Amino acid sequence: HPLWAQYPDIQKELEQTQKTIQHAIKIRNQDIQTVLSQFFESGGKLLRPAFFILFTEFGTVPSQKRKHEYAAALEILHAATLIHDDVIDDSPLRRDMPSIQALYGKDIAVYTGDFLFTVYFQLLASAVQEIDTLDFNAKNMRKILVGELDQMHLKHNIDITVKQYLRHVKGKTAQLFQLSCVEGARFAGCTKRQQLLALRIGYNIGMGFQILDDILDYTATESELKKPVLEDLKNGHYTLPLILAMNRNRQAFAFLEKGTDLTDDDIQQAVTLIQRYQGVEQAIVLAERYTETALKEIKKLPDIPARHILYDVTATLLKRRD
Ligand code: 2DE
Ligand code: MG
Ligand code: MG
Ligand code: MG
Repeated sequence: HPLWAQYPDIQKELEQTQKTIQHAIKIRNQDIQTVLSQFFESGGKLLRPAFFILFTEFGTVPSQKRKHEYAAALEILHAATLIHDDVIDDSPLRRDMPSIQALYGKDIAVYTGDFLFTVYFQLLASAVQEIDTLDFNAKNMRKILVGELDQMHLKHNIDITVKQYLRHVKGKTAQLFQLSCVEGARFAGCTKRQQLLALRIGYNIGMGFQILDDILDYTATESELKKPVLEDLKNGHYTLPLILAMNRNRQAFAFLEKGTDLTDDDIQQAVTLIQRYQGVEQAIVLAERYTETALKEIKKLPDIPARHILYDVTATLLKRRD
């Protein structure tokens, strides 16, 4: 991915991680095999394994092979959640390709995600000895799921608060960034203080990342995003730009309180109102705040190349269009 082109060392590590992934996803079922090889070659940003690897740089890893297994496991968990997310969101596109559920149907997509969960735990078991790590990963997985469940619970609810929204974001996205960073530090035997710092950095990067994802759903084009736009609104996920706009005039948005999908007119009207009440501009302020916090914390890390890469990539993520 172009994001890593200027960091040859990290790029090499990510190539190794990709190889580990390709090796781990071998399965006899031809449909799933083909679909998965393509999916993992389709230009994801590899942020979670990259953050994991970057944080290992602050300590010493027990084995390069096991490091790549752990990094691969994190990307595989991420992929499994995306594949299932596209089933849930009924989304036709992912990374510029038809989503797995669109190409092969929901059954294959669910099984593909399930298969990836097994690969994730096998890679983890190979990468680490401590049962604690498996426990920690299972707990994190559960929090991701609970974030999704809470989000589902508040679909089409115009009374959703910023606080509730931020809780969903923490679960469904920040949790996995946080896990990747803190586990990188822990895997490399960093101090408790550094592990805590890694956790906070991962949390803030993840929050900023998802808020921007939700902003881009309103502001980007489909070709930029390589996935459909206005999907959240269509699906009744009322995210930050809308919530902040609604906070300025709840009455104007009363037509969004629905049990079913919104009509095209509903969507057009909502977009107009979000512009009128500056929902996007307000949301950007929050995304910037999380990113600023992450950058401030990154500066507290030891002054090695990995710190500077972390810093630059985190700053770049706020400017991304996909
Ligand atoms: C992405 O949000 C959400 C990712 C988490 C999905 C988690 C699921 C539960 P978006 P995009 C489905 C997985 C179950 C576990 C971990 C046991 O905004 O815009 O929908 O890329 O993402 O579609
Ligand atoms: Mg989605
Ligand atoms: Mg979703
Ligand atoms: Mg999204």
